[in-house]
Amino acid sequence: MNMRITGLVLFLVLLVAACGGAEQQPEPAATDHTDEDGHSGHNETAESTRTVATIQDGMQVIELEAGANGYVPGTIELQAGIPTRFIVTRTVESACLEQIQIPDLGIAVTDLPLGEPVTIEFEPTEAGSFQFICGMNMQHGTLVVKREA
Ligand SMILES: [Cu+2]
Repeated sequence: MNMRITGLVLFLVLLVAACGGAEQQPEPAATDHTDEDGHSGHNETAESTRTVATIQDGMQVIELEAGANGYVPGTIELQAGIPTRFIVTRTVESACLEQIQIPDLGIAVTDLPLGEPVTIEFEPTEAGSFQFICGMNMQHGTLVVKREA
């Protein structure tokens, strides 16, 4: 008789334990969320190498790194009609990146000594897209010039 009661109590305890375990399982309802996150994350990385020039003392200033990842940022936004100071620093040993040119803006091939910022000045007068290119015409980046506001 005592054995039977003990057995029953044990059975009840196991039941409660099983129920408790089951209660921790719900909440699988996050499927919409992961979908949205994946999407916006993708857009962010695509935009991350695009930079807008900052304006200091009437000049727009942009800094470019020619390094292990190529040109960073790869796309730079400028405004037409504002003198521009384009500061380029090569940070990697690379025969490919040791010169830069912007033929569309009349900037000839320019040497980039390793680790030394080189300033190239020009004033974009027209809206449009202009490529900056390494000396061998292999690496490319883009200046996007917008019309004056
Ligand atoms: Cu090159």
